[in-house]
Amino acid sequence: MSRKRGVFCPSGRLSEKSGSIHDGFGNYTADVRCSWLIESSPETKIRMHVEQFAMECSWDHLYIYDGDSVEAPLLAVFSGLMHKNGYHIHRVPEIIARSGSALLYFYSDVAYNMSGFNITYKVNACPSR
Ligand SMILES: [Ca+2]
Repeated sequence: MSRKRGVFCPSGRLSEKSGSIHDGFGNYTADVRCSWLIESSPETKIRMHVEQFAMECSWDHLYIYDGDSVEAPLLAVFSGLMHKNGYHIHRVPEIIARSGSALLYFYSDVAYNMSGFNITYKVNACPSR
């Protein structure tokens, strides 16, 4: 079976001190739910930056929780267009999880897709933007 554009959705766990999370290559697929867990030690800060972000506004979302489940406090919900090619909104907030882990949950509805997202993170780094 050949890999279709956008079908790849690599849910997983990340335990490195820095890295990036993205929805896969090309456009994401309609009707997907993916989750990624960044795991660090308790009391560490995980700083996340939005590098690329383009999703169908108000239908496809990325949720970021300060913890290891969707029961944890919700830090951010993103949708729509923030960063794509030369376009970017005036200011994209830095997201900081303080619990030692962060859960990213990506949801897309049954119709229409866009290029998706790329978020980088660092554990216990200084603010960079
Ligand atoms: Ca959609």
